[in-house]
Amino acid sequence: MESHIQNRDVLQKSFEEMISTLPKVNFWGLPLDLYQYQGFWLTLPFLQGALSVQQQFQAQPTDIILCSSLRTGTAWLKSLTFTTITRTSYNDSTTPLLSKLPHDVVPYMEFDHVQFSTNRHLGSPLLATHLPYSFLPRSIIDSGCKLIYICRDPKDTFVSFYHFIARYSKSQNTQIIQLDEAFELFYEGVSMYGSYWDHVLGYWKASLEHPDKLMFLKYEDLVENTVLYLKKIAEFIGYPFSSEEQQQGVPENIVQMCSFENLSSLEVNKTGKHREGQENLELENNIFFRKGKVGDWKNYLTTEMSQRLDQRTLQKLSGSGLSL
Ligand code: PAP
Repeated sequence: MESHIQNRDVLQKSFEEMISTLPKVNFWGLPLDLYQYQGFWLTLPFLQGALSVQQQFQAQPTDIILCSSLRTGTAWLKSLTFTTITRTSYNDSTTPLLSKLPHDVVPYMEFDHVQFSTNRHLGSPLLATHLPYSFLPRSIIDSGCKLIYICRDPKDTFVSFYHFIARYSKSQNTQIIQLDEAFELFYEGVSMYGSYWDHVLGYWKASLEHPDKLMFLKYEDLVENTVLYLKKIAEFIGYPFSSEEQQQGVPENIVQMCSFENLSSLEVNKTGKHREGQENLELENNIFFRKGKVGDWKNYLTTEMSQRLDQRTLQKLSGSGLSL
């Protein structure tokens, strides 16, 4: 035990020394910095988490890792996959999603990493991460585990993220910069796990190389035909719906259970707290449920802003075969 603590302290010290050499900028007016590490911008807790994962995380072949940048549909994907995997253990009136935020039923590798250093006994194959593909430890690539990546139109992603940070800064009694200033920074790639396009492209390219290992999803497609995509997801992760289940409408039930309307109206998601008592990380659960709509950017971005962001997307994704 003592040597474990000593190792952890040595690791922590070497992280601190390395971090002190990284380029850093203020994060959107908050009393926080973003550090540029391996081409992406991260705040300190995320960076420390990323470094721990890179050093210590051992993937298992049965792991199913839900990957995403921020505000692209992670909580939704967590609830859909969790309900699918646990459908024989729970039903609509016993599922843990009735009393827990989706983020609390699927842990994050980089935040909950301490428990991943050695033997894991999570009882669920599901994990999540916001790490860019190039940050993932070798064991994830080598283990044969499954990855699902979800991305979203950069315009909606930016608007959703801006509101999230604005709410967070209010809870911390600080003030975020104006939307148009944040827009310029997002455009230049200076946001959490920015550049957003590089985050998406890393997973997109990997999904082309390893389609059997990495499933690439768009939030908009999931909104358009949730049942179809849920069936694809279930098949991909090895929990396909039998024809009997399909006749009984099991996929439709899961979609209904995990819908924005249903989850956002649950008491736990209206009044509960996430990471309660953890300094700077505590959040009200309702921050994770805003509108759940495609195209809400129209209410916040000018025509010029939306055209510029579309141009940026075209330019960044050019030649990749991906459109957003
Ligand atoms: P996170 O990075 O904070 O975890 P994430 O869950 O990836 O966020 O995405 C949040 C977005 O998904 C929010 O979008 P909005 O700001 O445009 O509204 C949130 O409302 C939306 N969302 C959350 N739950 C669902 C759901 N069950 N169905 C559809 N969208 C959802």
